Amino acid sequence: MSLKRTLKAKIEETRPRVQRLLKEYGTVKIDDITIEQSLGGARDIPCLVSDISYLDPHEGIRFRGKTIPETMAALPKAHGSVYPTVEAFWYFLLTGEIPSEENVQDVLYDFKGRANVPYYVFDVIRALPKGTHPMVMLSSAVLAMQRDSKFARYYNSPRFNKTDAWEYMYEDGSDLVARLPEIAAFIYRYHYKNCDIITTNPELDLGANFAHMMGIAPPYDDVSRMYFIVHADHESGNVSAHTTHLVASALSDAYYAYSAGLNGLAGPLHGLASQEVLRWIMGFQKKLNGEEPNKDNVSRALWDTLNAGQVVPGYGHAVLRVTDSRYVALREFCLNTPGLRDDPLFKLASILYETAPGVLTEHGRTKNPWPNVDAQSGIIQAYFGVREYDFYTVLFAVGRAMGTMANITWDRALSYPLERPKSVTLDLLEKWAQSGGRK
Ligand code: CMX
Repeated sequence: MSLKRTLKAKIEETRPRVQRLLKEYGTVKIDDITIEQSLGGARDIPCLVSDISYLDPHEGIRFRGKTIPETMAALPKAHGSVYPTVEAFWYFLLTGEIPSEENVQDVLYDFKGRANVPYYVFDVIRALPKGTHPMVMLSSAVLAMQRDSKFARYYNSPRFNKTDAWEYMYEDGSDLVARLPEIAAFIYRYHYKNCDIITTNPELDLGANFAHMMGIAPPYDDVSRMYFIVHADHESGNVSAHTTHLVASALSDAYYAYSAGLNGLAGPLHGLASQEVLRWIMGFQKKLNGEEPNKDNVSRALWDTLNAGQVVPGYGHAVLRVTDSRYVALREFCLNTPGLRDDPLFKLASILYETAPGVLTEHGRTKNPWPNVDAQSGIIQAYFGVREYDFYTVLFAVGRAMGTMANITWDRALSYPLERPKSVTLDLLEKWAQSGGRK
């Protein structure tokens, strides 16, 4: 069965569950909200629903119920590789089913038909002034493609009805996922490689084609597959996923929604942390001036950062209370890759892993002193030659498109309404505080 038909069957199976919950159990209480949560960025308030992935604070991410190692083991692999194709993962993320080899071939074929990036996207990137951040290039490129949104066209047609709207969101989402690798590689070669663009090779799977367009030899194809899969989703409350969901809840199409999500991903407390980690590490290496890094000088540098009122990038998390399982997956890749495990940057990242949690605990502010994905991701990219760290969030974004697009497709399928949380005033909070709660 093709991906779209399997997805349709899953949607039809799931709709009655949502309707039953709303009709029969709609008034059942599932939480109380404290003043701390209202003022504290809505931590832990269960007001979003997504089956695409779930984040346990003490275990880490599960995609469709599977941990990262279980996901990697279960999915069909790319030809000659131990890593799954991104296409297999996309099928799994959307449907929750492990695709057969034939299903994966269907997605590969489907993506080839969708991957043509409209010429005007490259014109938009070229028109931006020199010095523009690569995330602005990406967000502008995504927004420019809104012109051809199938969802927007459907919405404006007399045929529009809510029940079928997911199909058009799925179409836009699939187009976006299939096109992003070429746009990202274009940005890289245009911005850092003197406009020396490498054209796409449609014979390759998405990860291998991305490596080809970047001009980087294997095993960078595996790095890309792994990287995009690991970054795809982190349940739906994180800034990029939540923003995309919020904007799409106004029936804005996938291009409007993901461009907005990308602007959130570009924040230093979120996806930009991957560039900030490398900037911190390279700055520290420079200051060492040839001295070997060790726990003492790393510890001093961490205190310098904290005493300057800055955050240690790559450490801490709004939900996790242990080392991020994405960090573990990337670290294992480093340990299993000859050359990489002896790389000076990797060694330095390992010293940071031994040192930063203790320093952050002593500092006493963060609820989670352990590393997140961004503490390790740039180390791998730098080893394979991508040392231009302000490009790293673009790589994150290629992966994150899968989670966000799967989510907004399902949002439309299950007719989730316009998102509109209630805001209150400080006066009201003070009144409720004095009377022991909202009466
Ligand atoms: N370095 C220094 N201080 C930190 C810290 C860090 N790595 N992580 C948290 N803190 C501080 C917070 O700034 C906050 O300080 P104040 O009390 O002065 O406001 C305090 O510890 C409590 O924060 P928290 O509840 O532990 O963490 P939050 O949920 O508020 O924030 C996060 C989470 C990720 C923004 C934060 O840990 C951070 O800034 N980390 C560094 C940036 C980073 O790596 N971001 C990437 C996250 C993963 C991703 O989205 O890609």
